[in-house]
Amino acid sequence: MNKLKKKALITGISGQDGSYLSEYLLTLGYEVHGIVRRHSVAENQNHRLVMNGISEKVITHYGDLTDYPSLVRIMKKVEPDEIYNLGAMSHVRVSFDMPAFTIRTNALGVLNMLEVYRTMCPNAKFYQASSSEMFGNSVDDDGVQRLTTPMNPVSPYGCAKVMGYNLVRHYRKAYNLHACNGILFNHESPRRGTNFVTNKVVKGAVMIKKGMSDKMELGNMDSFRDWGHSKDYVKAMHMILNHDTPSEFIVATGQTHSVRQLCEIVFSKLDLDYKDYVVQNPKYMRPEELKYLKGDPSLAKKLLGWKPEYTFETMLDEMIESWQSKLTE
Ligand code: NAP
Ligand code: G4F
Repeated sequence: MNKLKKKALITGISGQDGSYLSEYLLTLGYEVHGIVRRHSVAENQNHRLVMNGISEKVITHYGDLTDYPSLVRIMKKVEPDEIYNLGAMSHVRVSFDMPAFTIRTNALGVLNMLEVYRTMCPNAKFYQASSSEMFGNSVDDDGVQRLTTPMNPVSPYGCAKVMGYNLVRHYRKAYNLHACNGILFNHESPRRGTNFVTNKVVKGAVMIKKGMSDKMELGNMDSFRDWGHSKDYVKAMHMILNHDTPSEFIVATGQTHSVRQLCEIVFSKLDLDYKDYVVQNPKYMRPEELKYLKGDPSLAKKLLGWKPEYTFETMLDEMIESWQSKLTE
């Protein structure tokens, strides 16, 4: 391996963001390492990397955020310059079904990563994938969440992410580490899991258009989210980690849409009326719902020079096109 190349270690490399971040870091000349979990269907453990032609260009290691010895082994072998902790049980509704696993991975997993970082690679830089879900239903008077907005999480996922966020801040101060948090609002893409609402709606609407389905079941349609594109957001991760001073940044579009508006827009792009097809099923409701997200990305724009390339509409166009071609293959 080229000793002059910077080395990045990504947990969650097989996920949506992990795959885009790998691609981005490869274009910047990094040697990219990632942690994958063993899966009984071998193809599934790095499906997104294979599908997008990345698997041959990165180096993967078996491990798990809940398995401390695996993290020690990987950290010793890789000796990374940059660590991106993206691994998580990332589905908010599922976190109500699997709260203990969620806490073990999303909170104690961060602690495990911070400990191997502190004890084995303290000169590296560390990025933690924090989330707007941490705010819960707190909104400032002007209808926006910012760094000073109180964190009142409303899901096991959100509670775990708050712990991870606080641990990163604590380790930074206590041990003088370059550890930072990106508080990212929802971000989507054709690579998004199909059980998240954007990709579920886009895939379902394209199937209806093609006559492959005649209805779509959703949960709460009146919640609002600030949706951006994963490709834009992984660039922000790299900027946050490489900013002179390790700190916290919000990454968001500053615009918000409801799930109902999402349906209206996607179906109308396909010349359909969502009201003819969408039905509500309580199975997709959450015991407690986060009702409204709209982030203030001004600090990231001002201090990092971050600027998203996609709009909500161009992101949805790309997702629609992707399903249109996948569903004819
Ligand atoms: P994703 O597609 O669900 O990817 C999650 C990744 O974490 C997968 O590679 C998964 O591996 C891995 N993982 C899960 N449990 C693990 C464990 N115990 N040990 C090691 N790896 C584990 O999620 P994403 O959308 O890319 O999100 C990336 C990160 O950003 C997550 O931490 C998420 O919570 C956070 N985040 C996401 C958003 C968003 O809107 N996308 C917003 C804010 C924050 P498998 O493939 O084996 O399941
Ligand atoms: O797409 P979602 O599942 O995303 P959610 O819960 O906002 O979480 C995502 O964003 C977080 C950042 O704020 C990340 F930290 C987290 O990892 C994840 O990436 O749901 C969005 C909204 C919710 O209000 C949900 O109740 O859509 C509503 N919804 C309505 N019907 C549905 C459905 N969500 C899903 N997944 N499936 C439905 O059928």
